[in-house]
Amino acid sequence: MTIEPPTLPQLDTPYPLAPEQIAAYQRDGHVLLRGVASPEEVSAYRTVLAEAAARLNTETRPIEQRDTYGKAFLQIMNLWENDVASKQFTFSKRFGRIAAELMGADAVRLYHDQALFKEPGGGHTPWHQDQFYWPLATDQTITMWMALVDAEEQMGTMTFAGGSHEEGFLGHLEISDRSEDVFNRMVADRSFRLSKVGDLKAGDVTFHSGWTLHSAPGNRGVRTREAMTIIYYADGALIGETDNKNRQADLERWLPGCSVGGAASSRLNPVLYP
Ligand SMILES: O=C(O)CCC(=O)C(=O)O
Repeated sequence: MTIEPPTLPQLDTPYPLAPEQIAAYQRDGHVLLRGVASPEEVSAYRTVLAEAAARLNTETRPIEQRDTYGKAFLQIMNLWENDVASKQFTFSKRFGRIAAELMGADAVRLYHDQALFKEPGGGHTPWHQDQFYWPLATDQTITMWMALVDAEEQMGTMTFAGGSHEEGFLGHLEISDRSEDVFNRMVADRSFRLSKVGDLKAGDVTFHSGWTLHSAPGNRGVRTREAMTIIYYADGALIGETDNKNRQADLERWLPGCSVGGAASSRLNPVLYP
């Protein structure tokens, strides 16, 4: 029996970007865009994404028993591979187009998606750079982070270190107490422009570069901060060195069959735009 996906909005119509928004992303390495999904769209997708995240979640330990990274959020990866309705969200042409336009790329591929649910009482997200984890030899990487529910600042919306993306790779530092400590000092010592995203409405998004330092406080609210993310990179990127164990693991998981120096274009990395 074939199970039909629920009828969901298409998410293919453009979200026009102002030149200033593109310039802000390129200058700061992050940008906040309001209402990228309408209240109706985000409400429809929130239901399917939260259901898929709950079904695929493997974390069962209470928050107190997890390490700092585990306390920060439930992290459920590649919903699209397992859930046909979630795939419609991740494969949105609207989101892919924004990613391409912000980076100035002709076309973008999918790296992976992930739900990041910060539970009430969940801990802070330590400062980190995403691209430390990725074996991608390009500066054109970007994450879209969408609030699926209204998320006030006290629920743990993000803080960015504007301009830090210009520095490129800043060290082999996993998300941990050590990354928090080292990058906290770096953020204080260098003249990065700190920017708190503040309160978000469901459907608001941030985009940040793979090199941009970012963090988030813990969730001091009573509801889960539900966010869905999609990571893209410019089509044509090559596989870079797997010079830490995370990059090696990522190569095997998200780029199956690809090898160092070759094209980053496995069956898990379709071109999502155009
Ligand atoms: O959701 C968070 O708290 C952190 C998100 C993050 O690190 C990311 O999307 O790269």
